[in-house]
Amino acid sequence: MVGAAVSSGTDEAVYVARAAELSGRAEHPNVSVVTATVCGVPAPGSPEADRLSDVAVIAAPSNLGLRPPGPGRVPGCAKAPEALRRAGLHDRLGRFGAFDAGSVLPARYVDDGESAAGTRVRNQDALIDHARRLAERLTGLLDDGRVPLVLGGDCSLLVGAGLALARRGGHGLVHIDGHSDFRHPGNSDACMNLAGEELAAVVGRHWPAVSDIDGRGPYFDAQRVAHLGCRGDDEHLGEIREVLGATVRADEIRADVDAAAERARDVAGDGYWLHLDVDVLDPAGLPAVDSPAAGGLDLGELTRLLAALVPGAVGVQVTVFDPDLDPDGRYARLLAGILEAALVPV
Ligand SMILES: [Mn+2]
Repeated sequence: MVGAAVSSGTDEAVYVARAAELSGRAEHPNVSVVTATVCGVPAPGSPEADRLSDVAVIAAPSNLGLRPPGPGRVPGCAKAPEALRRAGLHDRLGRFGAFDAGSVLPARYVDDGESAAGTRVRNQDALIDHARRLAERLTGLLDDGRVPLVLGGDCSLLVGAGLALARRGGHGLVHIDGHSDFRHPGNSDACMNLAGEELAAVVGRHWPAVSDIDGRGPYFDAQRVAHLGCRGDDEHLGEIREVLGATVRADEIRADVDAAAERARDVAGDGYWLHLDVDVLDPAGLPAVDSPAAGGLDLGELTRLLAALVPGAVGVQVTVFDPDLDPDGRYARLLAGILEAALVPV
């Protein structure tokens, strides 16, 4: 994958137009030649073009790590992969050679928080089972030389990805997220929802049931983890600054996107896993997330950041987009446009 040069300060219309533009180009019978000449896409057979055709899109529609949005209700982010498909993401990436690798389905969501409190995370058995199966699927794709693009689902998917990478040994992590997601039993009595605790879990700070599945934990060496995107009032900012290899707040990214990307690459090394919780965006740009927080990136800043970080990634996961909060599909089209801009060269 080759990074796209995208100017900052753009708005939704630009990304929707970008998606439409890609779609139009992809319908041309000789798309690779056209794009190579017109858009600067690498020629067929070049290493860059080969890498694009290595992308494997995989759905992981799990919301097992989130609290219910209300009594008797179920979080909507499990619908995100199909909402993105409806927005045309699979079709368009497919025409650039990406492969649809199907889905890894979770077991039923249960609101078992009350009985879990203080001893285990919500939906723990289902989460562990899903993490093992996701890890298995990712291992197969990585062994085949594919670059997985995992469409979540909530942030707890990072445990499955971490398990897969731990088996392969020695990968870094770039964690782009509007929150540190670093709650753990050592800093809170309120552990329960793994989607707010996954970063702590993958560096070995959570209960062993989730932090050390099959004795593989910690899945990432904390010194090879870069967190990008939390706000200045993040509850665990002080702790992650001490523990992780790098921490770059959202306002620091906004001040210098390229410097933030470079710092993350320095810490994570080659072949890192790239986690993207779309709540790193400011709610003014994309409000359809579980826990929106003001002070995030704008659309151009995120696209630029992704374009700088996607080429060094062994795989990417996208989490927390909630189609229940996007009744007319506009934010699904917007997110699809951002992902395409990051994945497909212009
Ligand atoms: Mn998150």
